[in-house]
Formats: sequence, C-alpha cells, structure tokens
Amino acid sequence: MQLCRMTTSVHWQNTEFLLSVADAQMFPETDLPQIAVAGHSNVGKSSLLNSLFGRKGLVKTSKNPGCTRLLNLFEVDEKLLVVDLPGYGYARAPKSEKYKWAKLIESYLQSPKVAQLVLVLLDFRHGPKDSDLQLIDWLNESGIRWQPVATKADKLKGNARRKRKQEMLDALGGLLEPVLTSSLKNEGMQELRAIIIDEVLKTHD
Ligand SMILES: Nc1nc2c(ncn2[C@@H]2O[C@H](COP(=O)(O)OP(=O)(O)OP(=O)(O)O)[C@@H](O)[C@H]2O)c(=O)[nH]1
Ligand SMILES: [Mg+2]
Repeated sequence: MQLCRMTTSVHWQNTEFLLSVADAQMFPETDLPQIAVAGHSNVGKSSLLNSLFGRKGLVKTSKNPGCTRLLNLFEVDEKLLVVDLPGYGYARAPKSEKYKWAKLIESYLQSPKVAQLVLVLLDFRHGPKDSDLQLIDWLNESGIRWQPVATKADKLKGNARRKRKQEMLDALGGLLEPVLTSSLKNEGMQELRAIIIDEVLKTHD
C-alpha cells in the first residue's frame, strides 16, 4: 500500500491563452478541471492571474474598470483551465453593456461546464459588497465551491491588516478564511496555488 500521496506538480509559467468566448454556449469541450476568477470590476482579477501564472502581461489589465468583457480562457501546463470573468458592479458602464456582462457571467455559472472552484476576489480595503454576497449565496445554493481571495493587500499594513482580515472573515460568515494577496508584491500566490492543487487537481486525479 502506498502511504504517501504523489505531489501534483504544476508549472504555472507554462500557461497559454486559449480563447475568448462571448457566450457560455461557445465554451470548448474539455475534460480538464477548471477554476474561475470572479469579482467586482477593477478588483484585480486579471492582475491576480498574471501573478498566479508568474507571467507578467499575459492577461490584459487596466486601471479603468470594465476591462475584461468576455470569458477569457487560459490553459495551465495542460492540466488546468482557468477562466477570467468580466467584473460585475461597474456602476458607470452603459446599461446595455452591464446587462450583457451579467448575462454572460450568469450563463457561465449556470452551464454544466462550470468551474469546480470559483475564486471570489474581494478588495481587502472594502470587504464584501452586496453584489459579492449575492454571488456567494448563489454559489452556495448551487453547490459550487468557492474560495475568498482578498486583493490589493499591499494597501494595508500592521494592525489595520489584522483587523481587516478578521472583519472580512466575519462578513463572510466565519467559515472560509480569505487568502491575502497582492499582485503588486506577488504576495499569497504560493498559498493560492496550494489551495487550487488540493481542491481541484488532487480531487480530479
Ligand atoms: N496596489 C495594487 N493594485 C492592484 C493590485 N492588483 C491590481 N491592481 C490594480 O487594480 C486595477 C485593476 O486591475 P485589473 O487586474 O485589470 O482588475 P480586473 O478585476 O481584472 O478588472 P475588470 O476586468 O475591469 O473587471 C489596475 O490599475 C491594477 O494595477 C494589487 O495587488 N495591488
Ligand atoms: Mg479583468
């Protein structure tokens, strides 16, 4: 009997952009396990992916909200599919655009090809907003696993950081501890990679 588990190794830098889809129906047929990155517009989803992959500039980012407008698919080391979702809650986007993005996110999250794990990104400074809590409720009701990820953690230091982490944990119901990350400082990426391997890749073996 084998007592120790094989370690799943992933070469994160070996990531390539696959395609963008404007409709969840156009999602490719794939047997690869899948994760998705969701969160408010401008929270730092695309930046986090660059940092997670260790590939500066692979994913397009912008200081202006509403940068990602399609489902952008990436394949990591021929082992994992990662979906960068458009952000929600960008108040100044035209109504028709907002509706289109919301429909796209909704149709993806309701499709049978949905991710096994959704990283829910929350700005560390502001904590979860109503729209984040709605998404989380919906994921819970749909039985889709999710992991809270606090972004832009470089903006808070010392005591403020500890206090905010506890506040975020409480606001999320106290069950899932957020991973604190900074794409700017490459903070939290090892922890996040380990969670993805444990939650998605090992269970898929
Ligand atoms: N200080 C700091 N700024 C960050 C960090 N991550 C992202 N940003 C900045 O936040 C802005 C938005 O980043 P994006 O990664 O494009 O955000 P997004 O969530 O993909 O945005 P949409 O695609 O519009 O939904 C950019 O100006 C980034 O430079 C971080 O860890 N620290
Ligand atoms: Mg983006």
